[in-house]
Amino acid sequence: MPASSPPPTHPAAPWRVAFAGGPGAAGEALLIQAPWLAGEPAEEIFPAAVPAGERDGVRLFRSGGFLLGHAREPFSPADLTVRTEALYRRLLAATAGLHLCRIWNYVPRINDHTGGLEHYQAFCSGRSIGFERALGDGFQSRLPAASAVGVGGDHVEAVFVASEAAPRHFENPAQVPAYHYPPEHGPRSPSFARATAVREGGAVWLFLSGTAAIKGHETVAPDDFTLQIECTVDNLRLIGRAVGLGNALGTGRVARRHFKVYLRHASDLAAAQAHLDREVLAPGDRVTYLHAAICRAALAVEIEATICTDP
Ligand code: 3EB
Repeated sequence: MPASSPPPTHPAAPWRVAFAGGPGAAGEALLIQAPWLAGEPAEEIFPAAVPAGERDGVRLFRSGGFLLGHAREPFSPADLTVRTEALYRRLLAATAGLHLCRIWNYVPRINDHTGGLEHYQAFCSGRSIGFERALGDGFQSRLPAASAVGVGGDHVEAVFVASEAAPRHFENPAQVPAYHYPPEHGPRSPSFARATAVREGGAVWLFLSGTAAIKGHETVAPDDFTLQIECTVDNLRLIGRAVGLGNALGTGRVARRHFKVYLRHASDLAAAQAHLDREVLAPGDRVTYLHAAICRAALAVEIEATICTDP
């Protein structure tokens, strides 16, 4: 750069999702208010992403045929449903003409109740209405992989991946599709698929949703961490098989695996690490442990995976 050039006023922000309190988190452009516990301090799934402007308050990045983004709405307990609907209206407008592959949702005080409704259920209502308004009847067949966990802070926010190529969405044969959960879990069912697969630049990307101890639509072993992490890993393997990864989530035959583990109780960290080191993780895997509440109060752990098979 010639010496006379002024410094850039907006340095190119890399696509890096950091978590509260993690090493180097201060000053990150995209900082999620879920406390970091261990492992990778930030999610860097798309290291080559470049900024692609902003649309309607949605910050956009591009990586090959992927459009990445981040959107948020101010949170106040009484209007979480309409705020979430507004969030999804903007998110779905920014990705119109593309295909959603993955959405990471962060919901303030997710298990609190306001006006008789748990925040997660109010969030699900707004999200479902948002999808239905934008995509119409049959929106369920276009729902991507997702997660929804609790955060501090005062915004409901979403980080997303959309693709030019058409993805495929998958379900876990041992679980009722979340978009068919019965009303006992909330007035509008959660809007997500258990996994999404898409081809991009000769690689296959597999987004395995946040996965917890649920069989059918019921919580397994409420509040029992050991039984829940075993059930969760079993569900991950079942989804892994459904997407064609085999029983070991692609161990030894994929290029990169990035896991994220959400723990309701920070005191479960050592047990989670020991279990996953023994049962799931292999050298080269990236894993981030976060302290976060999960959408059902009786769930202690949720695990997701983003897996890339290079050509
Ligand atoms: C479940 O399976 C547990 O609402 O976006 C996992 C993944 C869960 C995504 C969401 C919720 C969501 O129902 C919770």
